[in-house]
Amino acid sequence: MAKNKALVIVPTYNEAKNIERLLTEVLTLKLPKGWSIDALVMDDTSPDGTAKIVKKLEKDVFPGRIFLHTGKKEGLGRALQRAFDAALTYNHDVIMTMDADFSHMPADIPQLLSAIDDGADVAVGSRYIEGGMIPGNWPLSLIIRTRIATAVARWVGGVSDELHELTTNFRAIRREALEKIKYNDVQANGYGIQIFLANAITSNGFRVTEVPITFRSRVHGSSKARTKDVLEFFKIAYSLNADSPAKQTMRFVAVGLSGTVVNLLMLWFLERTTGSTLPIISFVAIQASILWNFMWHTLFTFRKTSENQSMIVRLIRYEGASIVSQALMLGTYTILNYLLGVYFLLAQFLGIALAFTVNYYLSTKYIWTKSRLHAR
Ligand SMILES: Nc1nc2c(ncn2[C@@H]2O[C@H](COP(=O)(O)OP(=O)(O)OP(=O)(O)O)[C@@H](O)[C@H]2O)c(=O)[nH]1
Ligand SMILES: [Mg+2]
Repeated sequence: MAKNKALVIVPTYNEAKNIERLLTEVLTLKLPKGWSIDALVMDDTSPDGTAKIVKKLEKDVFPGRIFLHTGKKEGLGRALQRAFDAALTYNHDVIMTMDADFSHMPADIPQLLSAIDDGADVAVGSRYIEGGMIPGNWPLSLIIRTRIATAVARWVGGVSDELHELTTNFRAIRREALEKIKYNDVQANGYGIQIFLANAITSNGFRVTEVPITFRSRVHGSSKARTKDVLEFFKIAYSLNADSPAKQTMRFVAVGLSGTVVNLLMLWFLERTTGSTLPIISFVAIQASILWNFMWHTLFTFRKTSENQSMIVRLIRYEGASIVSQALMLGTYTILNYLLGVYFLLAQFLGIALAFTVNYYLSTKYIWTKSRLHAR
């Protein structure tokens, strides 16, 4: 008797041309030793009669091995949420997901299960690691689309770079891991659910293994991807991590702007109280803004960064970074305006942009560094 039971979730909408062959291939696979496999089809009342084919296949060929669930059409995200709920009511050790359109090859399933055998809590079928493949004839627009989606997931969503493949629906996950993921908490109708899951997988301390897969273009039927899913995708990405690079950058800019105001107010105050406009008041105002920025970067911009060096070391480093920034501003202005004749405001603006970028880089790399060990 098999020790390990896998259940493959296949969401379907109008997959009448694919589903019989797909299920047949999945349910007759040669699996690693000790494994058995069943399938759960989540069909959203496909008008092309997908469910009827599934029912007949279950009755005639694979009795007790195909679980058909149906729902109304609410998109892939909702279909997966319902399917996970349903899957957990059975007694399988590992829950898998894959597309019905042969984009994911049943022949890659055994490798995902082997990864679980080797100790992974989650195995992810990946196109973007060595050995993984996308079709040679894949249109550039599709390649760009997945690349942008991945960049958004990382930049806006802060999804860990531990995982290369964020937009796939080809995974195997241990029941205990799936039970820990609050997959119903996300409002996802479209494929945005994939980055939610990618983030959940990498932020729960699971052992994750990526397995190279060969991805293929849909063979039969038509695509269901919709433009409104793109907006939802951004919304989900934005909601994932308070600490994503994009949010951190926005906080960094906000603090920087407030520091400029503090700088000017201080200068005004010093002139008022001392009656002097000597460079010393500019120096004091600059120091005040550096202290101000330092305080708010610590309390606000990088609030989640674990403390792994003393405050005083950070402050000294921040002073250093500020000096570098100012030198860059002055240098850029001098080169662009004085030597190359660039319009003075533009020269100054480019200097500010460069100084900001470098300051941000130094801040994240040397001052408010993330300790990876703590983050896990
Ligand atoms: N139950 C259910 N399944 C869906 C829904 N939308 C898509 N699917 C299924 O989810 C899987 C992936 O959808 P696809 O239409 O292939 O999306 P895609 O891979 O981004 O696009 P193409 O491969 O180009 O068509 C397929 O098995 C679909 O049948 C839905 O609203 N409900
Ligand atoms: Mg597809």
